[in-house]
Amino acid sequence: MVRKPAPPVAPRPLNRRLPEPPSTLRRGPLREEAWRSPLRSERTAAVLGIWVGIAFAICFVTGLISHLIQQPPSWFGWPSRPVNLYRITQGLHVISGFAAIPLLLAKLWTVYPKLFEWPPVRSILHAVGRLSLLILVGAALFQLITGVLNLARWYVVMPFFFTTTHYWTAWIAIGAILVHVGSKLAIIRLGLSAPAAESEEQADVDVDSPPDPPGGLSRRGFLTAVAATSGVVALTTAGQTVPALSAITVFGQRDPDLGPQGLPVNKSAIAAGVEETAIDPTYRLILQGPRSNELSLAVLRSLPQHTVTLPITCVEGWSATADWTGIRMADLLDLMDLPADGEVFVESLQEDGLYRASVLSPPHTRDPLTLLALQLNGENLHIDHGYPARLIAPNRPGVLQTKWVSRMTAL
Ligand SMILES: Nc1nc2c(c(=O)[nH]1)N[C@H]1C(S)=C(S)[C@@H](COP(=O)(O)O)O[C@H]1N2
Ligand SMILES: [Mo]
Repeated sequence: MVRKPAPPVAPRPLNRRLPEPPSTLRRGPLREEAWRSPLRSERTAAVLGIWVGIAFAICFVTGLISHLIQQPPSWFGWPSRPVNLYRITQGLHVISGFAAIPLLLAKLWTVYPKLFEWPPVRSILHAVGRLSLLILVGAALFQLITGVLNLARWYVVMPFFFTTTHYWTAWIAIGAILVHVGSKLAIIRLGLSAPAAESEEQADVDVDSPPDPPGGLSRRGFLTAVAATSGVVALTTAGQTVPALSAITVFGQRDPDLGPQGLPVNKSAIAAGVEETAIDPTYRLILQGPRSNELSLAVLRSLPQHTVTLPITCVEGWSATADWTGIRMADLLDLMDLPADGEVFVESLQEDGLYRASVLSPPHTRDPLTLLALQLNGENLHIDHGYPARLIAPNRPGVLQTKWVSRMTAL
């Protein structure tokens, strides 16, 4: 049997070649020979792309974890041990985000001559591909820039709610990265199989890898410099999470040792509007549950006290460990007759603000390390750290460690 050759496939409309613009427009950066740095090769682009991809993947997963802890869907549970787990995931989130900045810049530098590709649009499909790159680059830059702005608390330049926008753009960025990698798999494979150190003969074979200029920076040197920059940024960011590195911190926003009682403050009592109510002698902790109660500070102090060593880990990445003394949450929940699987809504004297209250669920409710703390490092809580009483629980984001606690309600 003789097989008939397949009939030639007519190009589909989306693939049909569009007319080329007049070549007189091909000037300046659009010229054929306009971009000739030998540092730009498919290989450099592929290697940098992999590095950016790894940094973004770490950032995405750790960011997603933080989001799920703060807005848990019913299927999601977050353990209360190990106590430093969130410190690691959130520290990684900020470190990988910062480390991604030099990587992304180098990657963009390597590929940006493609902006001036000729012809600008070959087919509709080609145009769609180019537009999708715009989304990828835009979303990736947006994530890194807003992340840095949030750490710097520079909210005036962000006319949107950071948390929600950063969360949804993360999905756009990671989706665009996956699509991009998918569409480039063949080129990536080719780029990676290209020889790293090019000799003259190899350069003849690989059109895309011209030889390194004599005496100039080699491609390997370029990649090494980018990796080293990223590493230095990571190390000088990590100090806010890793105490051993705190001396060389440049990009961390907080020195974990600075602040009243040796601990940073995010929201001060004045900023929260509780500077008077917090020191009011008529303060009562209101417990509302199967059994309700009102406890004065004197009564709270007369209950059995326990001391635990736990970190505060802000979503912004800084962490600081301290000794906290107070009443075990489990004891208070028993006073309320709260069932073992019960949840409580913990509210602050602070009247409004996003972080004035939090939900405490198992396993954190009954973990013996979870306290309603009255003391910090052996002294009564400083008013900025939540006097007269604050929540402190193991492996929980700082935003959920409610200060100036005034009411706990069974849910
Ligand atoms: N009532 C109230 N509690 C709060 C906050 C707040 O704004 N209001 N901020 C939270 C945040 S974001 C962090 S990181 C921790 C920081 O605790 P610290 O200020 O004692 O270090 O407090 C948390 N508790
Ligand atoms: Mo925080």
